[in-house]
Amino acid sequence: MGDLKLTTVEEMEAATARLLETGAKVGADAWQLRVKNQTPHCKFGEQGVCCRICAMGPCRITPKAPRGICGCDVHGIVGRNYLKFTAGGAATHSDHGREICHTLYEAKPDGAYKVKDPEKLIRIAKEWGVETEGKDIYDLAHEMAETALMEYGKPFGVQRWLKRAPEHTQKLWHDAEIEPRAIDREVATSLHMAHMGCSSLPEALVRQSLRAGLADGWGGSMCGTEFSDVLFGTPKPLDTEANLGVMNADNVNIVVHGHDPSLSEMVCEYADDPEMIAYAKSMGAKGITVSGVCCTSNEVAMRRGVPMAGNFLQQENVVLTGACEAIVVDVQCIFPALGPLSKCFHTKFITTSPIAQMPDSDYIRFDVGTAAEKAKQIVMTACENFKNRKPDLVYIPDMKQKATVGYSFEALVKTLDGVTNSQVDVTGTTKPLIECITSGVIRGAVAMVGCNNPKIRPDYAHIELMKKLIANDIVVVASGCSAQAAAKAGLMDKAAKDLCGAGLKRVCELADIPPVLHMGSCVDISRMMILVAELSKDSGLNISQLPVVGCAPEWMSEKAVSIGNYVVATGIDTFLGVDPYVAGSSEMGQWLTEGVRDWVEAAYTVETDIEKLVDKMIDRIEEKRTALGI
Ligand code: CUV
Ligand code: SF4
Repeated sequence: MGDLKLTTVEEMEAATARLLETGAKVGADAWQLRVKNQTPHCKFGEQGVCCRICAMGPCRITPKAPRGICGCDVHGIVGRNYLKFTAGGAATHSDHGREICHTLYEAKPDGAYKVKDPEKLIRIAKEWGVETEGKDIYDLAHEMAETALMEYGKPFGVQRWLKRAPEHTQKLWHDAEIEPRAIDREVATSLHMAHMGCSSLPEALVRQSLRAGLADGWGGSMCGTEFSDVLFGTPKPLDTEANLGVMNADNVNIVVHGHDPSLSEMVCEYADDPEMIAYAKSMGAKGITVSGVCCTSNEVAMRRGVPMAGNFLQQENVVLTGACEAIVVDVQCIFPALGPLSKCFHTKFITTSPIAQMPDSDYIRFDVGTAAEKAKQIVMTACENFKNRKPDLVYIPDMKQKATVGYSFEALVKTLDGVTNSQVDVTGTTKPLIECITSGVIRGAVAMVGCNNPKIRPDYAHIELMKKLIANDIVVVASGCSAQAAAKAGLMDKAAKDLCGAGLKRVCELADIPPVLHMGSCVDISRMMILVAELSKDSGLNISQLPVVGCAPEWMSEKAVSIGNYVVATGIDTFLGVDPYVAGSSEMGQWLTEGVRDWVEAAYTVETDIEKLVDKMIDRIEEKRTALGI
């Protein structure tokens, strides 16, 4: 293991500054410039006190005008806005999950989409009480896909996946009346409740926010994760690289961006095709490099080792390298800025989904039936674009780190198997991890998740928090853009064990893992839910008793609020570095940071001072340890 030299945020910022110089040369806009135009932000919006859900408004609450025209007070307005925000996120994750179910429904032994993990499919089928004996695996896949799709609209009952939670958690959900019913129903009910003249009682709005969140995490997102594994394989540890330096100036560079692996998997498949590589060579390139941005990058990194070019706020940077032949996107977190920006370069901005259509893009509509030919068309388009590159605009920052990724729940359990002094057989359980935690070798765990946000120095919070956590023997599991921040910095290099406290370092050596474990994309936070559920069952402790917390220091999307709600509702204290537009209502603040604890044994902490945020997390973990007497 070589010496580790982390990539600092300062170095990343210097690289960005250099890329922005290229941008200035070609007259490109950038988020750094647009932020200036939008600052200061609207105070009413920022505090969540503006209501425009009916046409008598918009109404904004001030000391002189404490109620809207309908008489709604500030708490009702902030609460409705919060619920709508959640519903947007729950709908988005869940619809992604639904697309995956549709892909599974179309899987064929000789088709573009196959069942790569039949054992997992059978395991889930048994869990759901679906007969598997003597059934063709594709018949089973189709039956399971249809059953999963029914979870979105079934008229009666609650989500099937809830049964995976410890009984105590299920009882809390039942008693608080937040067990999610059909996924689409929770989204629709949320919008109904937030309609003019429905709920304005914060308690009711918060309750439904948790329920809609749970419909995401223990519903739609879990479908997304589990059936993506069935289709594309359950991730196992593998090596890759991260940061802009993974792009290759000699090759055709295709960047995949978005969330749905149905597209990115196919693009990667064709980019590896000898016929396509020969085609790239015929265009003057040495080969084809696919790299990724945002969560679709996490998906293909975890399953194929495809390198990660960057996270959310680096999406413009990949185009600014001047070496991106095509940026191919599906859904979510895609800057509409990529259209005009790509016009300043030779880059093709290829949109593929009816869900995410944007001006100044080439729309190559992608669907399951034509996936293979469309993916081939995309790869060929990129190859043909190589000759249009302007060499004097090409600058790829020489900056990348090694990363070991692919810690699905299954892989994690397998990897930690050896790390135990136990005399009893603990294989296939989380018991080795529990032993490490109870003995104090590891103090606890933090789930680091979520986006970047210009309100927080990008990546700085993610990276600094993680460094401090691992130095304090707290293991980090990461997903989404937080995972990519870690990978870019070098924290997913196994050599990062040297940054850990003695206990965690020892565990990293024994298990041969990095101290920050890549668990996947944002929908894969459902993997973290499964992990805590199993930790709870294997330890006999309630989830809320485990020395585990969640953190989204730089979050920005509606999805992140939906996630926060289901993480809290699962019993995990959650720490946010950005306020979810609730500062305007003391009652909403009270409900989210304290009130919900009576229902689900966990709550939010909002702390925009990053130094304080990490100390609060460490304190919380130590409090939980003290309460357990460990
Ligand atoms: Ni889905 S939601 S910016 S890509 S983590 Fe990244 Fe993750 Fe936020 Fe988007
Ligand atoms: Fe104003 Fe009430 Fe209409 Fe909202 S619902 S815009 S507060 S009148």
